[in-house]
Amino acid sequence: DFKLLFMPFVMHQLGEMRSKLEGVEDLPFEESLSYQQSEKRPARIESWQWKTKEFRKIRATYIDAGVNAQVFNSVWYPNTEYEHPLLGIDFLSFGKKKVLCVLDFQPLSQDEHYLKKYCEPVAPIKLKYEGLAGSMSARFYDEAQFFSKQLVFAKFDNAEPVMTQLFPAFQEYLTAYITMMKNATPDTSPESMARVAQLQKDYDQYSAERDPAVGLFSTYWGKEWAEKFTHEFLFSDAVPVA
Ligand code: BLA
Repeated sequence: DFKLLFMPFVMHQLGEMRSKLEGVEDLPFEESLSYQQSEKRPARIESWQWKTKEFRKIRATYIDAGVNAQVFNSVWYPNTEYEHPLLGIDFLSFGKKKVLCVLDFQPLSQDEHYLKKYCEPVAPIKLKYEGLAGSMSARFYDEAQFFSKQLVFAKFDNAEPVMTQLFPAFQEYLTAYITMMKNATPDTSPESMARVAQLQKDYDQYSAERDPAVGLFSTYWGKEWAEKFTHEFLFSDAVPVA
């Protein structure tokens, strides 16, 4: 059943945020970006954004276009006192036979010491889920930039593995990520904070320039809104290129 396929993931994320993170507050943003409905085809998109003690921004988006499209997308941006990876979540289903799920501790550097310290610790979790160990294509992203070897990557031709495989993996990754961040030692030196801020900007730029979702947004809500949503909400630290 594809009805609100990924909603249990949203609920789980919200529950984890509420029970484990301190200082959770809504980060308000433009109403036209937070909710849209499509008149042409029945579809709605809703987004949320928070900040917490350890995160300068956690954003989340759900698209419900019935069986035609179900999407849960979320990115967790740590405060710039933390050089740690962003948590990236992109779960999509199109029709009844195309499910694509990507989940990663998205590294800000491909330096081997960085990867060993922040990404490799999740490897034992990944090893438990053989069905989630696929590789991305080179169509949209470069797997050697802002992705790790520990990413969860899966394509399914039916909904069943979403709850039986992906959901437990999601729970374990989220727990591991939150634990890592709660135990993280902040580096408040201006040099380090400026460096991390720039790397997080680079992530937004990289993502904004490659995001394959603009077409999807355009289909339902028009090109203008799609561009605005991508640059002003999803990747708001990217500099638009003409
Ligand atoms: C691919 N992500 C895609 C595709 C779409 C989206 C439409 C292409 C699917 C296809 O045609 O094969 C959708 N991207 C979105 C949506 C949003 C978005 C709806 O940003 C925002 C609401 N993408 C991310 C994040 C990760 C990510 C955070 O936004 C990291 C986990 C990964 N998405 C990712 C990868 C692919 C992808 C790696 C490429 C899959 C491939 O080419 O094999």
